[in-house]
Amino acid sequence: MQIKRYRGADMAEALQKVKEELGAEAIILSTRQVRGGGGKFGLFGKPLLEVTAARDMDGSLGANGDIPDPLAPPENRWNRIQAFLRGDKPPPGARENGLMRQIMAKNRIETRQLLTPLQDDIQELKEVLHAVGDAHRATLREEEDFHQMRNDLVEMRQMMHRLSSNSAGLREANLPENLLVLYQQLTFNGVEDKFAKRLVEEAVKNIPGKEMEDFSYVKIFLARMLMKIVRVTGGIQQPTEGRKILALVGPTGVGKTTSVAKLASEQAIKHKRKVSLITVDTFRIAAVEQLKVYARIMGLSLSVVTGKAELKQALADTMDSDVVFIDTAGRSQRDSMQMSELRKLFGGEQEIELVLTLSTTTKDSDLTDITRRFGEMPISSVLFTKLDESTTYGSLINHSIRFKMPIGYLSTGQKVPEDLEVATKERLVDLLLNISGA
Ligand SMILES: Nc1nc2c(ncn2[C@@H]2O[C@H](COP(=O)(O)OP(=O)(O)OP(=O)(O)O)[C@@H](O)[C@H]2O)c(=O)[nH]1
Ligand SMILES: [Mg+2]
Repeated sequence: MQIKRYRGADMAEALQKVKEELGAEAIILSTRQVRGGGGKFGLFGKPLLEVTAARDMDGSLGANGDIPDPLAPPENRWNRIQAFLRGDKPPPGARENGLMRQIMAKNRIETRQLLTPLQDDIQELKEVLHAVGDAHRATLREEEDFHQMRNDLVEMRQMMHRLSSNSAGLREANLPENLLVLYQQLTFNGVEDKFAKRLVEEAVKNIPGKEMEDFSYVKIFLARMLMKIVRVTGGIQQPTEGRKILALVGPTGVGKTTSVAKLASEQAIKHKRKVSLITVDTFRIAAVEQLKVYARIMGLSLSVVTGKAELKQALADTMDSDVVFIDTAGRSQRDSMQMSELRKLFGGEQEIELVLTLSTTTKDSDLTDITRRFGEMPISSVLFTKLDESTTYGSLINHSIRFKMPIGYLSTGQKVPEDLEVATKERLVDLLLNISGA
């Protein structure tokens, strides 16, 4: 038996080839569509029709006509071969004599012959699938990137729209170009729109026509207005008599303990004041240890207290200090239990100045919420941390406008004690308008 495959553009062409080579007796075993040449895996070629055909050589079953099957009537022969190829059992009563075994052995060889190209095809198909899989995964990644880019674009468009619609109103109001640019700088920096508008409106009223053409003049004018708005403490001032007691309060993880260590160092080393430390953060051992390490390095006394009575006692024990810092556990402004505990702890303690510690990385609306809740206690100043982690500083101005709380210090990094500055109006305004870099 001879089994061969023929390819043609269509069935007629493939059959013609079969007929030419194997003759009219040939039997079609299977047909399938395949891709013609082109592309690594023939992926991009034209589809072809492939016909697998067989011919019974010289009317016998053997590949060379050498194994005749006298048992099979000619019309059943191919049915039986095909049944065998499908794995069907021989029909009951079929005589498994030596000749039959020979036929079956021959068929197995031919099955293998038939299988080999099929295995090649499967391998090729696997490779194609693999390549398609890779291409698909790459496409998915591209799609993700594309999706991200599209989101960015939408965001940018919305921002541009906001800016241009805000600016449009101001342009309609005939806002001079220099003020328009500065207005955009303020809002880009996170200054609330209504505050920025108020500032430029005030500038329009007060800057004479000729000076309005001068960008530096207009910028300095705005800077001066902002300097009037922000309030600062100028750092810890030593009272003429008695001592200063400052308690750092605020949300969790903003940098209270780190700031206590920095402040203690500033006061003890730079100002040569006698400093004591107290911590009421007792439910976390690590927190107490954190401050203990700083106290030991700086040679300062540290009292660990658990409640109001102990706090009073610790304060009584530090009468000879110039400055006492109290570190507290971070509180969630949304946890009313925690907030009421804090209020009780410091309630009626007139001597203690509460320093609200806030991170500049906190979003504006949360800063407002936090300040409102902590503001139920008498906050005397604000310490802003993590300036190094923020890219815009409008929230500091918004906070000053909304709450009029003086800012005492700015924390600009993790390093103790160096990453701490006394807040100045110039520095705060510079963060916003970049006067020093202009
Ligand atoms: N980048 C940066 N990190 C800071 C700054 N201040 C504090 N940190 C880091 O913020 C993390 C938390 O600081 P802590 O001082 O433990 O904060 P906390 O407010 O005492 O935290 P709780 O006691 O858990 O509420 C630490 O990794 C600090 O190093 C700062 O100004 N900039
Ligand atoms: Mg802490």
